[in-house]
Amino acid sequence: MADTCRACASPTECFIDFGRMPLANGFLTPDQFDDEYFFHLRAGYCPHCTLVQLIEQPSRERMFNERYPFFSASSARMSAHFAAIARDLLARQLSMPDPLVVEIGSNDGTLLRHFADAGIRHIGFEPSASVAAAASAQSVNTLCRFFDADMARHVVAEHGPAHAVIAANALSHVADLHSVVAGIRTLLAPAGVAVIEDPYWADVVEQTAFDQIYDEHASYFTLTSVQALFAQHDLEVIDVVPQPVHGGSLRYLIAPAGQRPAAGRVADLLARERASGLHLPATFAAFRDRVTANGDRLVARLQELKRRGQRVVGYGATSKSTTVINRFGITSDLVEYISDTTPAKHGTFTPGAHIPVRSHAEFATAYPDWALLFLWNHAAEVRAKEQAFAAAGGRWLGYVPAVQEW
Ligand code: DWN
Ligand code: SAH
Repeated sequence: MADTCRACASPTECFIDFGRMPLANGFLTPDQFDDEYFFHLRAGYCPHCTLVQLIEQPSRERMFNERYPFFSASSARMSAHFAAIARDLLARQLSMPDPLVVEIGSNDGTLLRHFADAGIRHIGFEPSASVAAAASAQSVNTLCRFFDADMARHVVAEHGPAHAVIAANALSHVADLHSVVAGIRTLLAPAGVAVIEDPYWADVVEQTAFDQIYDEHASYFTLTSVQALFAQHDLEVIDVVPQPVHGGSLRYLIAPAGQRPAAGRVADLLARERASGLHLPATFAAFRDRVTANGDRLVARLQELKRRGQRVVGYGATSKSTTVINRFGITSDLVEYISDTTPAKHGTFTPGAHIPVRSHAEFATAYPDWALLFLWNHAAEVRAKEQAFAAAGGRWLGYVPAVQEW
């Protein structure tokens, strides 16, 4: 239980309660139904530093282990995004002799592979053995461990300091933020830089992207909360760059305090966040109302399609889908199955609601009337590759930022 802010230790206020929830990536087989794990999914916010956080989170070992089924390479767009990060760091930050790059949450090595290919010393921390093995198989130097302050001390003792530390969609997954941020400080060489990227809470609110809230996402950051957190560890945000990925993310460039000047847009965004009401109860009450209205509208539309005898198939057995499916009681009565490209998910059932997950080949062989887009964050990528579905008269149903059809 956490009723104080993980970043600044001020009291937090609960603002949204999704009820009993399974693990977002707890895909399972029928023999496992009886032992399925549930916890209470609720989020609170800190009126002081604006951090949003889960009030209760399953243990990290329960979420991130040899069964973890999310592979970063599943999105071509994300693979290109990570290639661009690597290119940029190689061109602009790593001109010193024999630099060292450390990635936290390196998953299947989609990003670090670019440093491996360039012959750069690198270490990936990835506790989920399933995806860590995929990285190692591509000669990406991977430690199947949770990164924390102790691990950072070991790395520095053995390999010296890091010139770049990368954590994309990783810091948001960490319960003990201070241990990880202290570790980043320990790792960084004086001229080093950390590149941190996570979904931006202001975009989640603006888009009513409520299904970003699930067990793995312990924290939902703003620049204000990131700055408050890193400042306690002698680290400074020197730049902040909005990213269009995962429905709206922020990239924070972080350096040891006093080493580099901060870009003007850091102060600009801090001022915009202060003006935006992200610390006010009314902002959260309005968000909560929109979540309920959108979810109810989605279920009403699914029920109507069922009455009309239309076939609806889910598109993308995403982590996010676990929240929307279970919060709003979507069952295999309304969504026949969910199509997904990850072989490890095929033949399994979704967490909680137990909707079958099947291959994309099955979707493409017998198109349904409707596809419910659980993969809304990759809508452009999906649209580009599903032109044949649309040409065959297939329709899309979405629920972020609101229920819509196309
Ligand atoms: O924060 C996280 C983000 C980065 O990735 C993690 N906690 C877990 C994961 O979240 P997600 O599962 O919601 O990620 P995606 O990328 O929205 O969805 C991935 C799933 O979608 C995979 O199972 C593969 C599938 N997929 C598909 O079926 N067709 C993905 C693409 C791009 C596709 O075209
Ligand atoms: N960076 C990748 C993966 C994001 S999913 C991407 O953006 O696509 C989050 C990853 O963080 C998972 O692979 C999970 O196993 C890993 N993770 C969770 N806690 C961690 C920790 N303390 N240290 C390192 N990795 C962690």
